[in-house]
Amino acid sequence: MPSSKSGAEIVVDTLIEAGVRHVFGIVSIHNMPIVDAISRSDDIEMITARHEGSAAHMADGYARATNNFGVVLGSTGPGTTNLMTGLYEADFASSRLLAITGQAETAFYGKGKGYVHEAENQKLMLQTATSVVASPRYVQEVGPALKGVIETMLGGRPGPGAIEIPIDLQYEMTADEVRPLRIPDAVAPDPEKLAAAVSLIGGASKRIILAGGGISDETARNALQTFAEQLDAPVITTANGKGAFPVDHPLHMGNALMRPPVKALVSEADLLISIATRFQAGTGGVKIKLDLPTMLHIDIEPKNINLTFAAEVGLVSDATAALTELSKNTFEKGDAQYREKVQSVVAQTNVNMREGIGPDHAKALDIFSKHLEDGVLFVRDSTIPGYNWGNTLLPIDNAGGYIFPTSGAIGPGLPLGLGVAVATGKRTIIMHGDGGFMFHVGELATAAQYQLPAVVVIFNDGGYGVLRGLQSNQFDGRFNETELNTPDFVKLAESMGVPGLYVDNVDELEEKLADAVGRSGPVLVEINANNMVPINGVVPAPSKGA
Ligand SMILES: Cc1ncc(C[n+]2csc(CCOP(=O)(O)OP(=O)(O)O)c2C)c(N)n1
Ligand SMILES: [Mg+2]
Repeated sequence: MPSSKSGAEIVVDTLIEAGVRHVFGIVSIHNMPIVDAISRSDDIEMITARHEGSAAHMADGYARATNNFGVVLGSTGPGTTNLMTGLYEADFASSRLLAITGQAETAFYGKGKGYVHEAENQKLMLQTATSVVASPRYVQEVGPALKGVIETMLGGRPGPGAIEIPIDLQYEMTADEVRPLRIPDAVAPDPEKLAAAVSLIGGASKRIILAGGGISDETARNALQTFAEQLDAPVITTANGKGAFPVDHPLHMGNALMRPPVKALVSEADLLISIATRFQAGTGGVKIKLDLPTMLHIDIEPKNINLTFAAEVGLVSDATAALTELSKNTFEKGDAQYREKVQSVVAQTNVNMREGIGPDHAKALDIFSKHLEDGVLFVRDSTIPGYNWGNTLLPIDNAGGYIFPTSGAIGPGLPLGLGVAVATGKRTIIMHGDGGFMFHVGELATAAQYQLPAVVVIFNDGGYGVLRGLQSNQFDGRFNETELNTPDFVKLAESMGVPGLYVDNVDELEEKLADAVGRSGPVLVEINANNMVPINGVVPAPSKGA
């Protein structure tokens, strides 16, 4: 007799085979067999969240931190609608988030009879934010369908995928065995295009490199360093690409492209080599108004070539594969005068930026930087210090080490950070605004339950601060719906089993943050951001009664 497994056991064995050690989610009648199969294995553990939306962001953070994929498990219907924001963000961030959801029994599938949690169009919904969705209808299809989703996610541009599994198939037995995954080969550059790229580089001397989020592991980062040194070309990164290049290296320019004097110098180059970026647009289209020189664009996603800016040569390739091939050629070093000019202009803009954020935020920046140097990981939500100095001056020295909601959402920071903490077991600082923090506040209970090594730092300005500035410029000084009644975060954290520390002014930050980082479980630190000297251009909270 062939050995027999349930559909649920096939799912769990396939995940273990793929190297997944944690699944984030919430148990339900439509996924209980999978949850039970996880509990019977020593190789995989479930982390129970307080909302499927948070679970999805946790799995996304886990995927980004491991460079493998992260799994969220939800029920059909509401469990799946809840996790959609996580898939959307993961798609935006090119992160491999796998959603496993239940579905109505096959006999009821798609009938609209009001079966509990029925979601007739769930597959369509999942397709809106993923590149692959499987919907098996027989137990024999479950294993191959899941394997197919995982293999698709591991090839080409990283991105999310999903599978919905009718509940009867999770219980049903099959003689099917788990088959080894076939990890797709990295996408290699086309030889003719590669030759064109080599000649473009060879014909230029004022060269500058722009590195994006696709430089997400140490191998890619090393390949980039070799290539940049070979050309003696300065390396600018995008915000997603922070960590793509060693911060102490003289060719490291950081996330500087959008600073007007740097923009001007990029236009002056005779070749921009853009690697693994799609030139993500900023609000109001402001950030995409760039006057770029001749460009070589290397990206794994064919759609990204000529998407926003025309490329003289577009090289569809995995970043490491392209950089390794390019580095096999001999190139003359670039124009030293141009390189020096870029270096000195970037250094000057760094000084100006530091002045612009004011003395208190500069102090906070230095304190955070010190902890990063000591190996603490960093995640941020969409908040004023995050945009103003997190994106720029904060030194991130590991590939893919700057994790944030790339879609600009508020809220994912806390769960993303908890996923990073689960994946790495390392101390992880999560920077948050008070508004965004309330989205997934329930996950403090999860952090306490699993004693996750996370330090959540809330910059509390009593409202949706960044929007105050935008409103004050547009609506004759009227602030609309930006003031919030925030809870006492310290008491709130403590009620959930997380120690809380209050920082009244920035002078107390060094000691309190060191205390928080020095403990082993989760800690919340609340900073009264209204007591900090505001960043240039940031509109402070209107005074009470005004
Ligand atoms: C999901 C989502 N809803 C609404 C917004 C609009 N939004 C952008 S920033 C912001 C305010 C965030 O406030 P907070 O987290 O306190 O950070 P602060 O700006 O005060 O530093 C809001 C509401 C958004 N980006 N994402
Ligand atoms: Mg705020």
